[in-house]
Amino acid sequence: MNIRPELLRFADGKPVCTAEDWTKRRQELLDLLRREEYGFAPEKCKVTAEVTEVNPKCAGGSARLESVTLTFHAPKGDHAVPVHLFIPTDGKKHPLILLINFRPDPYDMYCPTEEIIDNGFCFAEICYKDITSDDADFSNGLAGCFDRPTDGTGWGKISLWAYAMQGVLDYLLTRPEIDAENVAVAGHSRLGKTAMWCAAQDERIRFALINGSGCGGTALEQTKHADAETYEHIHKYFHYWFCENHHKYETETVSAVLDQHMALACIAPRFACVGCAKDDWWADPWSEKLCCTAAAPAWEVQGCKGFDGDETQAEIGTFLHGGHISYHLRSGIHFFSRRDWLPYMEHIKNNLK
Ligand code: GTR
Repeated sequence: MNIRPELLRFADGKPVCTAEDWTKRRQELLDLLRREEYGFAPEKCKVTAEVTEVNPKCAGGSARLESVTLTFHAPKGDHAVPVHLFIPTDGKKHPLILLINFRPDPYDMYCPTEEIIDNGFCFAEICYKDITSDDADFSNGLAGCFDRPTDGTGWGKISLWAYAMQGVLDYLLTRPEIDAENVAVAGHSRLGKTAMWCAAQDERIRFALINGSGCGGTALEQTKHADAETYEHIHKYFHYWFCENHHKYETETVSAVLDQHMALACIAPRFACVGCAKDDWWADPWSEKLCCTAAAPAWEVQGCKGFDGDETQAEIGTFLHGGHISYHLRSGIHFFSRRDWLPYMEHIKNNLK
């Protein structure tokens, strides 16, 4: 399949041939994605943290749960975000998974908390609405603490949620219990898009767990089937997730400028885990697989295996994990299931640094 725009070609038409070239191409792509899709995030600001409560024995006694208040000290004020942090009690360092979730409860239907801990992870969670509301109001929460550029390139909400995840990582990476070399971010659906965009920009993150992210996430726009969500649909209700410049892509099925493989590719040479459900036709599992094949050259040009899959539709039960991008397709609907977490944890454990 001839996917446009070409990943391994600079904007000036020159080919991207080496790992060094890719480093420059990645910056070019990030700049493009910031300008044309997600918007530029605010300048980094200082974060401080306070542990407000400790439950020394949870998950059957194998972890400690800390309630942490993380404060962003932004130019127009301070904003606090609650973080739940589970730390295994064995005294060892552990890889981290940071989940951005829909609800504030540390035990939620989108995460098998105890099983994550039993698999040897530190596990941190934040709720996206504690950062800023999921609507077009840019004056509340962390959003209200910054001026937002009005030239079309100002951050959409996805960009701000991803920015907050990075602030949370600034703190978590100071914790001695966390193995800073093996950090994963995770999210589902709009928050899968967020986890992807966060990992695309932040090289401290080794693994991106991108679940059911669909349109504006890991689904290629140009291969969407008839029932799938497109940029046009998403802008109808969720235009504020993106920057204003992104509107111009609404009517273009094949853009010569932009598609989602470019965002996924910015994670290279790190690890991306793409998870889909067979009946999630709105997110479009096949376009998500095609996004993996289209992004793979970003890994190959750096001398590593990108994706161990082809352009055919996957069968239920598929788990392709022979490359740096993994892809799985489970049965069922749009959900962040235990059956998504298991292949994600396996891909991480197979590729720990
Ligand atoms: C849908 C939206 C999708 C997806 C989903 C979600 O309505 O169209 O792009 O993000 O919401 O976040 O649950």
